[in-house]
Amino acid sequence: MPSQRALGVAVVGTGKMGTDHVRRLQHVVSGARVTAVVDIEAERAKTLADAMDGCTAYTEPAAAMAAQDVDAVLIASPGPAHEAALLEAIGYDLPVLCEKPLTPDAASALRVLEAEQKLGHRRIQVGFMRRYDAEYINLKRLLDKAELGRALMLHHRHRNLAMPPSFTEEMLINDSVVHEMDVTRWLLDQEITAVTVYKPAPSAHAPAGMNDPQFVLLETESRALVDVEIFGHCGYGYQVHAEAVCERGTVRIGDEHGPRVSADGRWGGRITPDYVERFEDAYDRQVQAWVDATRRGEVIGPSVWDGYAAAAVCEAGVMSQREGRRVEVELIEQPAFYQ
Ligand code: ISE
Repeated sequence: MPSQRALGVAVVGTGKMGTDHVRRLQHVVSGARVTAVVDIEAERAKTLADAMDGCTAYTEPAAAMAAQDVDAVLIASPGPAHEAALLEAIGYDLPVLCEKPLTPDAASALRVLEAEQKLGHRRIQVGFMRRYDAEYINLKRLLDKAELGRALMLHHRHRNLAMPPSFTEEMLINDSVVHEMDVTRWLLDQEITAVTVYKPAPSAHAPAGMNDPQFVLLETESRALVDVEIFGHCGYGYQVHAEAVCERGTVRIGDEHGPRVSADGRWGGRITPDYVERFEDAYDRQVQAWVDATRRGEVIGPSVWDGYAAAAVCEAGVMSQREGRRVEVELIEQPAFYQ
């Protein structure tokens, strides 16, 4: 592991997030540089690589991982491609930052969990970046201090301007609500035990065949109740709110992201259009923390266990979405390796 020279990172997947991470690694964070980009679309990878000194384009993750100048891997390909890339990175014993979801279902997440345990040391951090957002960090600190007593309920709102055409109803759970599933486990420091998905009458702007918005109810080990409004096509911007209801008070985050301007007899502000802008600081902090830890030879942040637990909750959520009933979450016992 290089502690003096910059960490050579291979970025796997050059879509919206992968391209943003390439920019971040090259121009925002310190101590790293992009030495490889990987995409099944060879031309896309080549165009990106050609714009950077000392960067090579590949179409196969394993080919990049075998390269001498690759010290670590950032996986930002679509979820279904993660398992193969993660198992290859474990084979090369390389440190990984893997965008969420770890994998699309619990069985594949378990295979990664087993492979990392067999390797004998942690190598993988999962990109649940909300854990690096300043407002979520403050909320977590307040809940940990318990000055307002125990958290009894959480209310989450998660609204997107619109989703890409390839976005399916299941992805409302697997791709979007997965964030609330992770922050709920992290904020309350306990597992989610059951999921019920409710579907109100769909918006006239919902794509054909998709019930949008949806309302998801999570139950936890301590019997906290957690609701999530997920709205994929709200049409006016990107908003993420959370409110914790505690025994002696409530805490709310996400209402204002940016300045509130008063002028011309009105007050107001701007709503960010998407998560890349809303969570820009969180992504920056997450990637910097990963680079720093990797150069120190450490692994920090959300683990494969967190990725597996979220995948298991998603699986219950998708079943509830399909069958219209409450579904209990099935989790294996947490291995000592991840405690
Ligand atoms: C997207 O993939 C993300 O990860 C965003 O954070 C989330 O808000 C959005 O709903 C997802 O589609």
